[in-house]
Amino acid sequence: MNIIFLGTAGSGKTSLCNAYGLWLKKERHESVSFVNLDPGAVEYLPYQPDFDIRKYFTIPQIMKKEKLGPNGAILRANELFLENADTFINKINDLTSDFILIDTPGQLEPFIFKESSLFLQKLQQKSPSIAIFLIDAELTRYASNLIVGLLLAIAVQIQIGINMIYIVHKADLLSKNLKIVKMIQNPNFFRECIISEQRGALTDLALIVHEVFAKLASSIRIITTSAKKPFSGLEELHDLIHESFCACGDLT
Ligand SMILES: Nc1nc2c(ncn2[C@@H]2O[C@H](COP(=O)(O)OP(=O)(O)OP(=O)(O)O)[C@@H](O)[C@H]2O)c(=O)[nH]1
Ligand SMILES: [Mg+2]
Repeated sequence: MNIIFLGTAGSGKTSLCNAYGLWLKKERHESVSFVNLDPGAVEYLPYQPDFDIRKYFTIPQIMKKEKLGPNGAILRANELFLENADTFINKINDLTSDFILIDTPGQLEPFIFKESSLFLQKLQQKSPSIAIFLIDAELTRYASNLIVGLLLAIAVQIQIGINMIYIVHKADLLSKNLKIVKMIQNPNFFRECIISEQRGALTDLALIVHEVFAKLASSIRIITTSAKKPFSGLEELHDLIHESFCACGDLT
């Protein structure tokens, strides 16, 4: 099964991908392959990729070769993803591990909202896939921040059309703000927190989005994870991944 880690820049995709892979190997004795789809990733990755997009192109190479700035190069990289989608997908499908952990580019918007979301859809057609969306705990200090993170997650899910698990990541930073955990678990408390922020028209807007979230709350379970040692939330993440595959009848 493919497990695709998505989230805004710096939300912790690479760290969580690595932590979950280590956990799967050590605690569950599972076979794991790592896939790096980020052509802008720094030289050092915490895991050893079994498929690495940087073997084909990198952002600095595209910038130099095509005389582009960083954003132009990211857009060009997206085109290259699609032009070579079948080759890359076949190579990923050739990996024989039970768990294929897929780390995605730091710049979420061009990857998801440009045609390259088709890449993920094609990948899912070939083998069962689930997306993990990371909401950065550092960016959820207020209830209205959390609602924005959830709105983005919902938008991305609609865009890619792949079953998704929602995570507030960097949970170790939440120890000082347990309110967020309660908000995630209790939509009514979440609503009260938004109201108590008293941000005028912005509060009204946040409440409208909260209504959408409250409607979906019974079908969305949000968990918290941390890739800082000692890792946390990984067992829960694992259970949710299994539940999701069971629910769609696939226990690969
Ligand atoms: N406190 C804390 N920091 C974390 C955690 N996970 C990642 N980080 C930190 O967050 C920063 C970004 O982590 P990455 O794993 O590189 O995040 P990313 O989403 O892959 O980043 P890009 O690919 O550049 O978008 C690093 O400084 C990490 O050490 C966590 O669970 N807790
Ligand atoms: Mg990364």
